[in-house]
Amino acid sequence: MASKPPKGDPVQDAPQVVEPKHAAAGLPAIGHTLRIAQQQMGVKRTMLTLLSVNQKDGFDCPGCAWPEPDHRHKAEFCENGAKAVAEEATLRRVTPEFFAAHSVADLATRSGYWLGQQGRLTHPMYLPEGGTHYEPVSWERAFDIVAEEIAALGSPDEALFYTSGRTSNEAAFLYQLFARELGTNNLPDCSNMCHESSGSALSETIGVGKGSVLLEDLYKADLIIVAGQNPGTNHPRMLSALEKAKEGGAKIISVNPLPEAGLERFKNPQTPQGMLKGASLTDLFLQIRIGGDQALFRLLNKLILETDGAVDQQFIREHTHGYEEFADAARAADWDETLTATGLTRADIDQAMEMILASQRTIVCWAMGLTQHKHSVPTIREVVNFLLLRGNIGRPGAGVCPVRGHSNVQGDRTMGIFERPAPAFLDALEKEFGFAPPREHGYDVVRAIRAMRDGEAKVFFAMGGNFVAATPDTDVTEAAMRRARLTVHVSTKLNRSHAVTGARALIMPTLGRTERDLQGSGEQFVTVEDSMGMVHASRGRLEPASTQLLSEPAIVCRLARRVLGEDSATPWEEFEKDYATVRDRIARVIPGFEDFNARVAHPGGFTLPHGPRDERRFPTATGKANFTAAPVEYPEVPEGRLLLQTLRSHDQYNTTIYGLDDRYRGIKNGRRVVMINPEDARRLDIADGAYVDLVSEWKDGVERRAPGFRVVHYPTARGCAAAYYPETNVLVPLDATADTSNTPASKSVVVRLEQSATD
Ligand SMILES: Nc1nc2c(c(=O)[nH]1)N[C@H]1C(S)=C(S)[C@@H](COP(=O)(O)OP(=O)(O)OC[C@H]3O[C@@H](n4cnc5c(=O)[nH]c(N)nc54)[C@H](O)[C@@H]3O)O[C@H]1N2
Ligand SMILES: Nc1nc2c(c(=O)[nH]1)N[C@H]1C(S)=C(S)[C@@H](COP(=O)(O)OP(=O)(O)OC[C@H]3O[C@@H](n4cnc5c(=O)[nH]c(N)nc54)[C@H](O)[C@@H]3O)O[C@H]1N2
Ligand SMILES: [Mo]
Repeated sequence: MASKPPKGDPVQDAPQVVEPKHAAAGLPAIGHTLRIAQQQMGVKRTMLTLLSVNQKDGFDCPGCAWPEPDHRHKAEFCENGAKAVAEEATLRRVTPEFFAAHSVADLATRSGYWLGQQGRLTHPMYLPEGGTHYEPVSWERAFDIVAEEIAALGSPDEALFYTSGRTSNEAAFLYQLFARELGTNNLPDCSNMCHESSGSALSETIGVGKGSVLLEDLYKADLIIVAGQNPGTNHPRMLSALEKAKEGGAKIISVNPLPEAGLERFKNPQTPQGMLKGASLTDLFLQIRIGGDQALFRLLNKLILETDGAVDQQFIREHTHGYEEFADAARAADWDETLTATGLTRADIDQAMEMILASQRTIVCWAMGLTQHKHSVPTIREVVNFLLLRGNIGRPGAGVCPVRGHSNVQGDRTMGIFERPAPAFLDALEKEFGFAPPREHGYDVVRAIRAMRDGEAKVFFAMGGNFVAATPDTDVTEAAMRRARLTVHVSTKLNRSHAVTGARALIMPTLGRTERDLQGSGEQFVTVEDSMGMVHASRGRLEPASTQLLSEPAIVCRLARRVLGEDSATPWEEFEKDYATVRDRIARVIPGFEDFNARVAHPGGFTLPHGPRDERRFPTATGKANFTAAPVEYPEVPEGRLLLQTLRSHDQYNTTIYGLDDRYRGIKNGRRVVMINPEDARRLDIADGAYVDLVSEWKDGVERRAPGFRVVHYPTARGCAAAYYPETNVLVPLDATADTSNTPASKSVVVRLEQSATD
């Protein structure tokens, strides 16, 4: 096969490969952090900014949703949190002069990395119909344009209001209120592509779509299973919690097709001994085939059922429903089928069972490795079965722990960013604000793309994010976006979604987390909810990147006033002036937020109630925790094909590319790489360093192609491959989604590898 790279971005497409690392964090991580931060911010700003990340009087790290411990370090941030902050606090600027120099067509040829590196957006910008360049526009005119296009719609359901997960509780609450006063539930969000499968599976089985453990529970656990997650890169502060759990005697099983550095060994940069020695975190590594998790947990459940005294009979009698049917299905689990589905050995499973039976308190943590498959919802339901069997929900040291991504994605959902809102939530809105909210379900992300593709949605408005790059089937999605009448992005940084637009387009530049937010009543703070249901304040300290920026709440309030006009009795002006008045309304609408303003004033915030966790109360249809018994599924891969997962490198935040290295995996200076098992490579006759096109095969017969990937022989599970998102989103068919949750199946794409054409 070709051994020369095909023509492309010369920097981004020239990967070099060295040995993967076996330990995460430690000194190199600190050096790396400071270097990246200083390039963007300079030395003084770097220190000032980083020291107020995640402090009780500072701002919430915009990196991930991992909670802050009660006793914080002076440096309660991680390498990747620091990169997220540097990316936002950068001193580089994208000004009207920049847009005059670069046409939209030019921007559309640039890599995501290049776009992000240009800096912070400073002015509202407008692309008129037929225009070639964005032009500066006043805020008033920008809101007029949105109002014009919304007024021209046949129905409010022809508008889409997307949310990414950095939006604060206050902004999210106002945004959904605006959409619903306008008359639509079209509130797709990044969660639809992320933990929707967790939400679907958990609401049905335990009655709450959120995790049931707190940080203290991790410290009390006997066994923590980390499945389908790469915390060393994506939730680095979780490693400190796992280390502490191990000090308390916990064992850790990691279930992953890849050996991930952080889980192998962790050098805690916050403790001197950690820096020197490092702790080995994983006690047992189950190198599973992609998509084999449901089969694995089903067999584990069978083995628990077959062990005398292993089942918590009392808990099952008092708190659960559907046990018999589930137990019948589990007893029928087949060893051979499980070994095929998982690629594991009998010895692996025996060893896991020993640890499971020895544990009185078990927690299962997971992320995208479990949520982005066709059968993700039944997979997560099987995890719940596994925990219910031994009474591992609703007591200390035990429970479900879906580890969220974006720093406020969980809070946004709590605030009503959901295309399928619960009737009780709408009733409460109606009572508080005196209008009749729409009751019909709106579009999620995939349905929103179809609606634009089919001409049924014409206005696309995004509160953050990078819709065209984050969503599947890039060519289809970009064509859909171009069919819209108007696309609007409230953004901090330039990205691809600004270059692939509707007939008209607007960029609304906004404040980031790190920046001071001054409104009519004085300096404001906002609130966020972490992955464990803790709500706390976040207060920016830096001067805003430009005097033209408006905060997200201010943008929503002004938009609502302009679009809804006299039709709205909501005091939008007052809300903009003083966010405390928004929190007063949240307190009256959303259970758990009673006395919100007073409680959030407490440093560290407060914990939201959670029935299953707090009192083994399961608000499901049956009033109990539900066992479920779905048939076992796993992906079938035809001969000569591989199963590709699309994942994150160490140098990116979703579609924001910080740099071109994936340090822990030993990949440098390039992102177009595909990691495959050396045995598979031999069988398929693909040399390390060869250049291949990835061609995805799907039942619609369309061949989706991502050209020019350097092959890296890598110790992933047999039959599996891995390559970075978003370069590979072009391969994920729009209709390849998870049953029930409709999440794109971006972790199980059947591909063949073809020699790249060289020229
Ligand atoms: N620095 C940084 N931090 C981030 C992000 C970022 O991009 N950069 N993104 C944020 C967001 S929005 C999210 S959702 C999270 C994502 O956090 P992760 O879910 O950790 O992110 P991915 O890189 O998608 O990694 C998926 C992991 O699952 C494994 N996996 C894949 N398929 C399977 C499978 O079938 N079974 C099992 N058991 N494992 C599998 C992969 O090998 C990989 O280790 O991180 C958040 N934090
Ligand atoms: N193939 C594949 N696709 C995936 C995934 C995968 O694993 N594989 N993961 C999925 C997941 S888990 C997720 S969460 C989605 C992510 O999808 P998105 O949330 O849509 O994407 P991001 O890349 O996080 O968005 C980055 C942009 O957000 C803007 N931004 C940053 N901070 C702020 C802020 O404070 N306010 C505002 N208004 N804007 C801000 C910046 O302009 C930046 O360019 O992607 C999904 N897509
Ligand atoms: Mo996510």
